[in-house]
Amino acid sequence: MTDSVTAPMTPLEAAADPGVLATGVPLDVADHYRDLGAWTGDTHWQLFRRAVDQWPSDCAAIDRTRSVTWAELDTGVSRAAAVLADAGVSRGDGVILQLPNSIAYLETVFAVWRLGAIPVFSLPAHGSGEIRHFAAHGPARFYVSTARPNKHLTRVHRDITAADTDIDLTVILVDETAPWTEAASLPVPDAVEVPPSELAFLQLSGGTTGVPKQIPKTHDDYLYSVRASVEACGLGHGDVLLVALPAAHNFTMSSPGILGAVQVGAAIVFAADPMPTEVLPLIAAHRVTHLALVPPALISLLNFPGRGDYDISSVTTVWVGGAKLSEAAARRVTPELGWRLQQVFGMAEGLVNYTPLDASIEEIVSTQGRPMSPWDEIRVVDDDDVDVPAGTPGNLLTRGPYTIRRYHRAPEVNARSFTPDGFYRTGDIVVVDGRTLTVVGRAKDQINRGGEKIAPEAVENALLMHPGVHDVSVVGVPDEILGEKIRAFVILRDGAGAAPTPTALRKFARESGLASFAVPDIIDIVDEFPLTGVGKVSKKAQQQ
Ligand code: OOB
Repeated sequence: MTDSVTAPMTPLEAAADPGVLATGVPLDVADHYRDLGAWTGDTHWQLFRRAVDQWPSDCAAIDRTRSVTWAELDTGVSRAAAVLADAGVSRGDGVILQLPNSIAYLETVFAVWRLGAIPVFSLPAHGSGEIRHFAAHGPARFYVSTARPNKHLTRVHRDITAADTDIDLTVILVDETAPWTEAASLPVPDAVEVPPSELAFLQLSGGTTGVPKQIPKTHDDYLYSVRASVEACGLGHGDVLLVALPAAHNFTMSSPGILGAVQVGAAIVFAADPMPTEVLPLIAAHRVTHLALVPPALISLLNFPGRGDYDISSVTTVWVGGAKLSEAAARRVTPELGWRLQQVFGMAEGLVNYTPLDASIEEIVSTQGRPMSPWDEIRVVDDDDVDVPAGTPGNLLTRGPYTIRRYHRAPEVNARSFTPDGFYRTGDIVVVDGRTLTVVGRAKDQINRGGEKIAPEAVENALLMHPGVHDVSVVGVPDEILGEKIRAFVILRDGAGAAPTPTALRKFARESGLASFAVPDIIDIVDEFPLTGVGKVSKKAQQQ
């Protein structure tokens, strides 16, 4: 095993403190997780190599245009590595990935690891505001995206390459229907061995502030979470995993997700989106056995009138998480779809809970499961950080072998997001019974729009840029399908020319660099905001 103290640091880690890993985990705690056998010294590149060596001629992945074995995927990864190295990517570089669900996504991410570089994950729906932030803050020097962009990604590509942009990214566009053609004339670079305790990638956190937070993970801690997920979910060789949520999301990557499939040699089938018309034909055609959905996608599937036309009997398990699943919807899953339900309550920062496979039906439909690791520490506390009695709702704090103890380069946010002894303040309000958690609310200033997390402050900042806007207040309002929708209350500026309409303001928000899922669903022009007793804007009143 590589000694983390002597491990050479990558450029991205160079600013880190000497006594802790990139995740903020102290070195002695890291040793403890090694002694427990949780951290095994594996790296993402080694995980991939083992799959190629063990199952070269088995199906590895299928997308709209291609189907590849593990050996063919390995060839694709080598070709991708050749193209990235030719563009200048090398050890320790941050590489922003903004790719649709496809085999090319897999080839790119493993090629980045092969080069000893650091994926900086973003979602296709992210806006140029987020990409700009990753470029400056990561920092990242490279950006890989699709050569077949939709309207939103066309705008992102335009913004980040504009002549007046303040960022300096080398842009690499991949045609996922026929990728890496230029590799034919390029040398294939050697694989770079990296220490397993090193920063492996940066993942995005659900927003609570105007600025996105980046989550550092090491190979050791993330691959432990993958193994624990595989065990909790019973994924195995011969299974077929449908990837319908965005590939780069933490849920899709590791719960047990794409990396779980690589660990056990399950086939990965990519869907463009999680809607029934896309998902149902793929389940039937490829005999899918497992899939992950957010609650709105599950509800769409339950309510889809044409479902009976498809044979979905190959599916054994559906994982549902990212937002609270209503008990009513949960109860319909097994009787109506014939699938086993596992609720997943996870967070990119770390802690993942699953309802156990052998749990009672009542636990499966009415709780969000149990921590997947025996070494996950959980505390439920009041607003003064005093533990509350079992059964009383309180703030969930957590610490453990795959939970970060700080965000990447964000000292101020870190001071309020973690306790002095390293517990992450999840912002979720839960009730605990033994080790079983039920999510009953949220204490963080965040909107959860069907699993997509939105910081009201980021939306407010975007609308405030409009010259006709005086003030903005953004809240989440209940929605039957999505759980919550985004509603913006806007006070217009007097005498600022023609007053913008709600439609014009939505268009402005869409073009402002916001993620596409953060554009307000509803905009109300108002004369004033309701105030609390002390004169602050009462978001509570605006939510009613
Ligand atoms: C997953 O990760 P994130 O980082 O996008 O969001 C985490 C937050 C949690 O703190 C909680 O507020 C909410 O999303 N959440 C749930 C939930 N799953 C996530 N709230 C209620 N019930 C659930 N089942 O969303 C994520 C990461 C890994 C696996 C699954 C989901």
